[in-house]
Amino acid sequence: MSHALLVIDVQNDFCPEGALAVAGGDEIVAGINAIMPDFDAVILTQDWHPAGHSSFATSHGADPMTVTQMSYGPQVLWPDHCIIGSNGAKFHSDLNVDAADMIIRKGYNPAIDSYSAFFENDHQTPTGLEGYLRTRGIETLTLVGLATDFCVNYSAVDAAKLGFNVTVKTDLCRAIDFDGSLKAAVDGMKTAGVIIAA
Ligand code: VGL
Ligand code: ZN
Repeated sequence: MSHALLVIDVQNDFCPEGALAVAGGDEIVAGINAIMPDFDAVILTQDWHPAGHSSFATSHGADPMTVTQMSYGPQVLWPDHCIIGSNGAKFHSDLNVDAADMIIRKGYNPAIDSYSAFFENDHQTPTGLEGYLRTRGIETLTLVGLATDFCVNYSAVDAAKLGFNVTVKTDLCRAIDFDGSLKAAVDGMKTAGVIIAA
């Protein structure tokens, strides 16, 4: 039984001075690097949006951090972030990217956001990560990264629903905490059977 470390979206735009800065986002990088050797596989995710993406407030003439209704449900509208090829989309320069077996990109479909590393926000369109993990015999996942209440949360809940054993190591995560989203995320992860560890 193999155990993978899934490192979610440790990218410049989610770190201080980034377009969608998460408080303390850069503080977790050294700790993530330090635990990479403890796992059978290291997988990084990268939020990867085309310019004009439908999750951007600017694409709707709306204010950032407001919510709109999409065909697949409510969608928070974000500042433009993680645009394909931009500096903001690059991994934090201290992250040990060389240690990764696999880098999975998500959010490249212009019409659908993808918080989860497994499915786009329609909860149906797969990214392919499930097949990768299963064909490598990985049954257990530890998640770290950014942001606890969005991409880590969605990825953890989907992984648990797919039958993986899932732990979120919260000391190596940081949250956006928009409108109570952190508490809701932790409650939702626990309900889905995710282990919340420090
Ligand atoms: C994320 C909002 C928009 C995340 C990505 O990585 O948590 N949040 N895109
Ligand atoms: Zn995004």
